[in-house]
Amino acid sequence: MMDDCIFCKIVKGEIPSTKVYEDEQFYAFKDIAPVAPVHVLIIPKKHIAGIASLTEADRPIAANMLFVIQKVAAQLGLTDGFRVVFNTGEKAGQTVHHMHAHLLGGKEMAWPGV
Ligand code: IU
Repeated sequence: MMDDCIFCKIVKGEIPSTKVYEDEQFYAFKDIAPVAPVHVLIIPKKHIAGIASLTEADRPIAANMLFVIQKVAAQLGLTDGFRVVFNTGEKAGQTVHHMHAHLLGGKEMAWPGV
């Protein structure tokens, strides 16, 4: 946990959030500024800055995260498709430096969207 990380504070309950899912390793909550009808952030409870900062020790978290995303997508009824985005680094638009997956759904989405 990092004292000055907003997502660590959300995990600890020091900042309120609308929880969607929680287990020992992960926490998922509604994005405060949704860009789709369903917009949830899935984060590891461990503070990892982003994909570029993953280490070998984080391999189980990295693998489990995809299965948590699968579980949350099913829980939210996203049966006809969803998008998962990991903004990584400032140039890619990462504003919160605690690794998070954006789970987006509930609308038709175009691709490429860059
Ligand atoms: P990004 O990939 O780092 O740009 O995404 C950060 C997201 O975190 C962004 O969509 C914000 O709306 C969202 N968010 C939030 O849900 N709650 C917060 O307190 C803060 C950011 I700060």
